[in-house]
Amino acid sequence: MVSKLNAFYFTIFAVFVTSEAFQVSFNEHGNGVGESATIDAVDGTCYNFSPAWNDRVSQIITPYFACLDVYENSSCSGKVQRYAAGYAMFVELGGTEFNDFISSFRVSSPGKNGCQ
Ligand SMILES: [Ca+2]
Repeated sequence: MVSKLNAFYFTIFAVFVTSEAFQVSFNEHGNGVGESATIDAVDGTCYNFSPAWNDRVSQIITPYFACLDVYENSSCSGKVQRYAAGYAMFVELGGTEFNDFISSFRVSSPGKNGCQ
């Protein structure tokens, strides 16, 4: 009975760990204007933007207590900008090199991929 119980808790724990995701939002323009897309990003996974969103993002709502890396090119390559873990915040890319520029992103929890 005891070992059965332990197996149950282990399963729950494993499901929780492997499905950990962080919400991140991307907006077409600053100030929440235009289209937006919200994604539950799995920890440590690289996501490529669809053609409709490639080189189009001008505002980001960063994840809650996870690092966000945004990349110039697909497959998380090229120039990178990191937003450190903390409270979710609005990031305006307008007027910066990364406006209408990013093609992929990755969310990492603290302790993963150099995230603190
Ligand atoms: Ca790009």
